[in-house]
Amino acid sequence: MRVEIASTWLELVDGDITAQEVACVVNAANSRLAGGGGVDGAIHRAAGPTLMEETRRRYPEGCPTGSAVISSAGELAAEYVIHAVGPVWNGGQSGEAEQLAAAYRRALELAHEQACASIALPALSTGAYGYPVDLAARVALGTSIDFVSEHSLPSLVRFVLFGGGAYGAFAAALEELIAARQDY
Ligand code: AR6
Repeated sequence: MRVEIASTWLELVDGDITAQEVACVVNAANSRLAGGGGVDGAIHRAAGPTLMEETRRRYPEGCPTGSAVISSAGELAAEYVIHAVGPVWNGGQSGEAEQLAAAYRRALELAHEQACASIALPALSTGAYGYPVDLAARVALGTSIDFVSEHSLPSLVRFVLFGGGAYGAFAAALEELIAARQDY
């Protein structure tokens, strides 16, 4: 699924984030930038050891929840990896939505600062961190739509969704958000 918003294409695909030919890919990191499973494991495996060496050297304090940091991308096709830290789901009353939105916003800002034309993002927090994917989809897409409405870069924002009904949840949320915009 693909929609045009201002000068940006917003795309949903079912697939593996490490296989995307884009300027930057977003990693679903933890706040210690310590590596792990899921997207984080796949990105570090595909990028090789230079990724961890660089993040350890440049960000010894890690990265707070609701933010993101940038590194080069090792052996990935991308130029940069943006390590974004989403919240752990704790029932939804602990600021999770705000933190998730902030992590996406910072990731998009970093891509914009580096003049990246294209970015691939995963469904942050919806795996090990337990965020319900239908709720996460609204936050992820709402934040991205707001960002691309005000910035011309990246001109391609691609959500790469993997298993567990993530694609269907994101497609439903995108249809709702687009319909709501047309009601203005
Ligand atoms: N490409 C795209 N999406 C993927 C891939 C892939 N290769 N692999 C998994 N997903 P998760 P989180 C989906 O657990 O919830 C790590 O250990 C997955 O199905 O990667 O933010 C980190 O080190 C799910 O929908 O990230 C942290 O400690 C989504 O990506 C912690 O997990 C996110 O799942 C972060 O947890």
